[in-house]
Amino acid sequence: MGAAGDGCRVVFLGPPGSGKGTQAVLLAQDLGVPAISTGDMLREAVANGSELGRRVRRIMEAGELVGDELMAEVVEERLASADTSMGFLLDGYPRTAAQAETLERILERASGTLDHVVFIDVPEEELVRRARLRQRIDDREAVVRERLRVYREKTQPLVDHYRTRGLLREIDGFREVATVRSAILKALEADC
Ligand code: B4P
Repeated sequence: MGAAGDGCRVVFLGPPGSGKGTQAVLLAQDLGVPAISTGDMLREAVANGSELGRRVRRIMEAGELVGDELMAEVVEERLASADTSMGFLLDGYPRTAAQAETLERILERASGTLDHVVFIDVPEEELVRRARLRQRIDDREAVVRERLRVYREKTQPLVDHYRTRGLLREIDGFREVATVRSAILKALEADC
């Protein structure tokens, strides 16, 4: 992992279905740093039937959050990979105050700091509509409502946490994918 000032370390924050994953993948092409989605990593583990997958499957299907300690192991290992030397776009992590602390610790150990937190906001009814179209296993309406409840309780407080630190870049995600992509690129332009 690179030292402060020589890369582009970005966190994507936002409610479930706000387009964090969609935008992280697009921006990775624009910026040449990897998009790292904890949701995708967990879904892959479930699909492979690995030990990790067996531990998280039911939690994910219920729309709950996987435990902070387990997620810390997953993220620390991934961020130690050589491909993060110039930065990363972290989608879906942190999701709790404890995870935000863990990320800070991981970055500190590598003499790095977070450069931006992109907060993609979308109205709740649009999130439910998108989930209905996507039909992933955790996109059934009752599960989506639960994921939104968990988001409001555990993750939303991170918006203020990062705003206070001057890292928050607020993006209106209720627009065309390409428009949202340009808005994020513009917000990151100065450093990435
Ligand atoms: P995630 O994989 O992070 O799921 P998400 O929040 O729904 O994804 P995202 O916001 O990226 O939406 P997307 O771009 O796909 O997490 C799934 C689960 O994994 C969690 O519930 C939890 O159980 C577990 N988990 C993951 N990270 C964890 C952590 N750190 N701690 C604990 N547990 C964790 O977009 C959604 C849909 O909208 C797509 O179909 C897309 O095509 C569409 N879309 C995107 N942008 C659009 C736009 N501008 N207009 C119209 N549609 C758009």
